[in-house]
Amino acid sequence: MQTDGRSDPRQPSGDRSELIDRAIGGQRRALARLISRVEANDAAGRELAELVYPRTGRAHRIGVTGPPGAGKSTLIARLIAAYRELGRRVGVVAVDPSSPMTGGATLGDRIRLMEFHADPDVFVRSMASRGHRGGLAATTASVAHVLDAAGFDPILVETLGVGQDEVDVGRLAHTVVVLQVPGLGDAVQTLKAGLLEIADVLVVNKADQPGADRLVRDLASMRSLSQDESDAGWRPPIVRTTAATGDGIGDLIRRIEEHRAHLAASGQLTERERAMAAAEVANLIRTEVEARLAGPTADATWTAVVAEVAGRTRSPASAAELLLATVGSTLNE
Ligand SMILES: Nc1nc2c(ncn2[C@@H]2O[C@H](COP(=O)(O)OP(=O)(O)OP(=O)(O)O)[C@@H](O)[C@H]2O)c(=O)[nH]1
Ligand SMILES: [Mg+2]
Repeated sequence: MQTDGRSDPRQPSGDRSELIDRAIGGQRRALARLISRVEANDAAGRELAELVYPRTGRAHRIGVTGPPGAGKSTLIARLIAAYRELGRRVGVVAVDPSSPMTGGATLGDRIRLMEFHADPDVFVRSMASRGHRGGLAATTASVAHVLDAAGFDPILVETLGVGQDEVDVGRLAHTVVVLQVPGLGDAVQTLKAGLLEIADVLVVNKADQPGADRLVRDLASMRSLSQDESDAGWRPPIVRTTAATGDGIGDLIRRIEEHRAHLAASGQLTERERAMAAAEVANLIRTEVEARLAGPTADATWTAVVAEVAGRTRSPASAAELLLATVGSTLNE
């Protein structure tokens, strides 16, 4: 895995643009290699990402988020099939949970999404949720950019809606689909704070299970509480689906496409894209600062400065300022 993702620093830059041309020209192996290199986020990977970025901006990005086991992958498999019927080329970035609790799902995802393996107009990239040098949200965004440049539209991004990192990933989409399922108890308690705010479409999946009606009602009342002016004419619809059978998928696609049309017609598309860009840049800054503060040089300074704060010879604010200056001065390596 590691060697596959590592770029050869000796590779001349002409080869890099050739790799991009081949990847964008439809060669799947080149595309897979390009994604691996961008994902590795080393110097060569970043250079490739720089070359890719100006060629992006066409795809509609759809985030699919929700609790573990909610049926995100099953739903995405249905969405892929439905979008293919509409003649669209579909890209998918699926973040595999790597926690011991849900670790088994990785294989499930692969199997579910494997049926599209032979379709040249579907490209699925699974990645582990741990071990990203630039942070999960940042890696997800770079991979989505590569698929965008390669002409896939829409791009579906599956993430767990549990951690802040995942909410951050949610912010990187034009349309955010938030899944909930009956049987997890009180929706008000289980819906992770922040997720309802970023939802453009709410999905009650596993509608074949008891409790779906109540969940729809709960979500409807939560939605009316969280409405504010920034929603500007869009009230997140609540869609019932049974991803296992495909029930409700047509309705879901209609809602997603309505949201896309709403963004375009209301002028909010530009605003949304600015918000996505802001979230992406902020993610990069945050992860970079955290990485640098955890680095060996900063670490010694950190320990010393924290000791001063504890000893009351320096204030917390002055410590933060000093550490940020230390980190900032190393930003360009
Ligand atoms: N009864 C029922 N089961 C479903 C439905 N959709 C998915 N499932 C089942 O729920 C389980 C989890 O589905 P996944 O699609 O792997 O869920 P996920 O949200 O991707 O899971 P993680 O990626 O592990 O968070 C599987 O056994 C699915 O077959 C549904 O609509 N109804
Ligand atoms: Mg999944």
